[in-house]
Amino acid sequence: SQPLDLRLPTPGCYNDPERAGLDAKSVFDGMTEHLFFTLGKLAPTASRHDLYMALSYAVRDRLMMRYLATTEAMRAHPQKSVAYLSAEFLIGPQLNNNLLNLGIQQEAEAALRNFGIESLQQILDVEEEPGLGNGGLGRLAACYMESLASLKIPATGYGIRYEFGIFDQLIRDGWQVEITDKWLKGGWPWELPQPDEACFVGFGGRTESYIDDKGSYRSRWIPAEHAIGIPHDVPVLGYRVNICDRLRLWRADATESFDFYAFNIGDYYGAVEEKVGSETLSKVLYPNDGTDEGRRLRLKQQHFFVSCSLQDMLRSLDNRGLPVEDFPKYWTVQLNDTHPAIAVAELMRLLIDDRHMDWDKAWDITSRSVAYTNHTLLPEALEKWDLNLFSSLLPRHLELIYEINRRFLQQLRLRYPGNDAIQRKLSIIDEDGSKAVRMAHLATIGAHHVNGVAALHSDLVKTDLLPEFAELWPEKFTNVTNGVTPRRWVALANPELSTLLNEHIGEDWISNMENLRKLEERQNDQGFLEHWGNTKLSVKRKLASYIHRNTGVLVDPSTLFDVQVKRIHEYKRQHLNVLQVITQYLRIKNGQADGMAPRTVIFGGKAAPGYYMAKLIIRFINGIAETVNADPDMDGRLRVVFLPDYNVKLGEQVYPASDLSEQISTAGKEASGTGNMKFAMNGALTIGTLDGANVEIRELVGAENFFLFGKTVEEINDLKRSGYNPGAFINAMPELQEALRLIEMGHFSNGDSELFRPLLDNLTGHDPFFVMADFADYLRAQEAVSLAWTDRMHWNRMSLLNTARTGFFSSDRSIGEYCENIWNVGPLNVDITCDVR
Ligand code: CBF
Repeated sequence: SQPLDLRLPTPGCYNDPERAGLDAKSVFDGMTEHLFFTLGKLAPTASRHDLYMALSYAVRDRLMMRYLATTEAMRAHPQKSVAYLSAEFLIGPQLNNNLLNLGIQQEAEAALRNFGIESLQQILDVEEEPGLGNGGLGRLAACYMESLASLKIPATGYGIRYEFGIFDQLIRDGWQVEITDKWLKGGWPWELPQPDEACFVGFGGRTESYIDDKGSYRSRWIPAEHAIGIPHDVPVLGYRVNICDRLRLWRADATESFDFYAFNIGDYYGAVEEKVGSETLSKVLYPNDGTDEGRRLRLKQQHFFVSCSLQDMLRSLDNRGLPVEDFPKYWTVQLNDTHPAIAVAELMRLLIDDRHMDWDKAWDITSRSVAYTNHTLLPEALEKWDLNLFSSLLPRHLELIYEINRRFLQQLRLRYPGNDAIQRKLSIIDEDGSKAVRMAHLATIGAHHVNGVAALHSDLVKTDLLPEFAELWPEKFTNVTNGVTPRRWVALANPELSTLLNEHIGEDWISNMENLRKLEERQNDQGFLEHWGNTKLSVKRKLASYIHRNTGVLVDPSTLFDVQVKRIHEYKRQHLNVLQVITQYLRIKNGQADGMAPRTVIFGGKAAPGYYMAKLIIRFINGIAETVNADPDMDGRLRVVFLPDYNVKLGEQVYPASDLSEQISTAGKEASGTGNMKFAMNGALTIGTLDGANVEIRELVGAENFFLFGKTVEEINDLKRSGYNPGAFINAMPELQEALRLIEMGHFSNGDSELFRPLLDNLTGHDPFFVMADFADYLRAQEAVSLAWTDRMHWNRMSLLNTARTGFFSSDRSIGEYCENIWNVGPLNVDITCDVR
């Protein structure tokens, strides 16, 4: 076959598929070449995985033009770029997203037919997803990278290339079993290692003072050990644009991988010890979401990727001959939660120690460059580092933090003379109990903006989490409500709905979600509503067959698909959902189920391996599922399913197929949620509390199209203040008592009355997440759901309005707000006719 000419010498080539290498024939040729030269395979014997690899390489080739043109444009005409620092990027499968954004899904399918593959899906199915994140925070980072590129904003997402991502989840005897996620085992075609851009990072050791050649006292760090960070770049293409941003993920390597001296004296382990130790740095993602653990290595990981990233940004200025003083003009650094908060101290260190800048200049640069997003109010997730641990790993950073703190406390003394309490409360160093470094305080003091991720959450950041900081610097605090990318979460995940939308309102909604409003014109069109319902039904059929293949449970797609997929956590209250399922089960058993909608209740999610109660909740769900699904009385009325190994790929199947979205966290606990947005966009109705972004979803879709229940943040606080007693609520609900009694008797655990005791004791004892307090109202709201389901046209109308009115939750809108209100960055024009070689 002819070699591909990827250079595009004339204007307008994007619209000329053949010259852009985007036609089916070129894709086929590209695949053939990669099968032969890259994979060493011949087409007739190629496996599906070989074809996946070949197609991915061929697609990656087609990203390179835009990728290199973007780099070149930034070199030739430097402008401000976003550095999104995040310990997690849950990017999901890449192939289909890149095909969609390039506009060549059909061409790829046609190319595959020449290899005897009937549908693209067969190849997409073999793709392994990189699980480089735990849940919402990492997935948000991935949506934001895609929107940045789609809005043509130059950006790099900086993170860690974990060798093992979030564990794979198996369910054995109802329990979660964790399996190492070896996502790299088959090769991953989307990354470009760049060893010549490696960075050195130090750890441990000591600091010393010296007098520099200008006679000034300075401090320097003599680290005890070093690691090397090797960047692995993943192109991030925007939707139908010429911009291709990148994710730069750092892999740790040893500075000296083989010690010949140790080897020669027979110490074979010692010969590779340093290598093994350094590589551990990027070995594994900490599998926690909302809880904090894995202390020393985690802090090392954070410093490792932050240091590499900041060095990389400074180097990019040097390479383009730009002065370091202009750092804030060319980089805006966003801290995705406190995990990268060490950036404040590290940038100061790089500027002061390496670039010999004075303090004021360095602080001015740092505080004009860095912004911080808070993603949680949960106290256990607010990072604090034990002072001894911190000083043993990062002694120079601690010195710098002391100085940042000293200057900050001085400011406080002037503002609040004699108020020692406020100083103790706001200090970066926590002196109550064993001393610790408070990363949220470091980030808040160092950042020019601090934002929460939903309106309610941002208010709570100001009133509950950091009230004194908000009083001190009101202008710093702002809100950016989260968003999700419509490309992945509607266009890719829900081709059936996309086709319907494209036919009736045109394709513009994909890059401008507010255009979905046009759907409202159809809200009273019976024929259209029927079509809407049938579209949902066909997607539900696909999920039903997935459920059958993967769990053995047969579910009826015409029943109401009632879904709760997210990390398993007590504050998310999967157990509240299960308790109401038991009530429904009892009502059916007792012949009191008139008017109850036939339901398939679907759960999915991973529990942190060390979080006992969350793992017990998984066991609980599976216990109920086993009993319910085995009972003939439940046939056609109730099914319960736990989907193992919930991840991005599975999410793409679940959101589009859902009728009801369970967003039932205790008010004030879920910062935003993003699953809630994916469900609503895909036409699911929400049953939810006034928590996180639920509040805004309800406002936008209309109260009449949302099933609200539960206590508000204020009501929960009142209950706490007055001494919450779950028993009082239980006593008022005979149905709940009966459900609890059944559990206690071992009805859902093969007669084992001890299995769920810790859960029962927790709920009936102090019930920290107010499950009992919200139960009655939840049940009432579920009855309203059942009633609404009986009038299917009305339901379809509500579903349509959910899709029509949730354009606000596109991550394009969120990124637009960050660009305008926080980063002050604008789009880059990339002319792909520029001379890229
Ligand atoms: O902002 C993104 C998400 O982040 C979390 O997952 C987190 O890890 N802190 C929150 O729990 C979510 O509410 C939030 O949507």
